[in-house]
Amino acid sequence: MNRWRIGVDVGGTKIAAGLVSTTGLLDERLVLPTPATEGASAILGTVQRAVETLRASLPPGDVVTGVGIGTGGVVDHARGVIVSATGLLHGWAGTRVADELHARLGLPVAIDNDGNALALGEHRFGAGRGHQDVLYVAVGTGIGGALVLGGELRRGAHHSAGELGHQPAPGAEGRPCSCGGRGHIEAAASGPSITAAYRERSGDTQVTDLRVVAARAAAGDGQAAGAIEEAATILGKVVAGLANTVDPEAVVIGGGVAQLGPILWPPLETGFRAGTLPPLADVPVLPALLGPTAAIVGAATLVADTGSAA
Ligand code: BMX
Ligand code: CA
Repeated sequence: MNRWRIGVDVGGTKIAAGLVSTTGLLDERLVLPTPATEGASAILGTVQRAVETLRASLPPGDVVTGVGIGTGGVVDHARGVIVSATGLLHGWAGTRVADELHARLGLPVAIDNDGNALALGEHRFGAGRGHQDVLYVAVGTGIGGALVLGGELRRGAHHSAGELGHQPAPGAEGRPCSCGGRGHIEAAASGPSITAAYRERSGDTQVTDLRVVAARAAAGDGQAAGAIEEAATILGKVVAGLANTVDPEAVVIGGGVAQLGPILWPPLETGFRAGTLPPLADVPVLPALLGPTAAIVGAATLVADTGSAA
């Protein structure tokens, strides 16, 4: 008989869920598209379906002790409520996610911001291990993040600590952000923003997937490489400014865009090194070790962290 937690990562594009063991191992993973424009009940329904599918896949005798959810949006984790959300998850603000899903699933449900979940996973099992002070950056459909200081995740006075996608970014002036603002780093370096920059540069209005831009860059398309390099450099500069403020031992960057690999990292590193104060010259910028599963594994740790597991 095995005991499992289910971790769920609710992003602007996909909802990924997995069975996670007490040692942080991910057994089975399921990915469903996020019904991001259909409102809260559609999102809740998709999370419910993912959890029920994983639960049904377990052999007789295995048990699920709880569900941990990392989601886009500012989250009051103690109450299990979404405090605010950008247009990436339309209608999500105000949703009592923990109560609603507890009622539907009959399992303990814990919830936190997705950047926080990624940080919890990497802090315990990944690139953040052994570090007390880490700045986490999650680059995906949006840009989020988290702060671990003194070995503890900091959530702030209004639950938004580490919500770093809405920093003004040099070179992004005027670009519309999912939050309704303009010129933020999310509007310059998220997956959809890089893809939009490529469409502008190349005039090819058909491309909507960053992976296509990355493949073209790898095949020698200068416009594609330029769009990625420019975004990565801006991201590096903005993260350097945040690092100067926070003074971390390490910066860990995760999320789908961080998976782009060698096209993304050198310009990101260059932008970062150009922006740090001298004492931070050697601060490492590390890729999230758990890769695309970091937020799932981290979300699962919420079940124990909040003490709600049976
Ligand atoms: C947005 C915001 C953040 C989130 C980030 C990354 C919402 C719904 N989302 O800035 O809370 O961390 O996007 O989100 O308000 P993802 O969709 O790329 O995972
Ligand atoms: Ca956060």
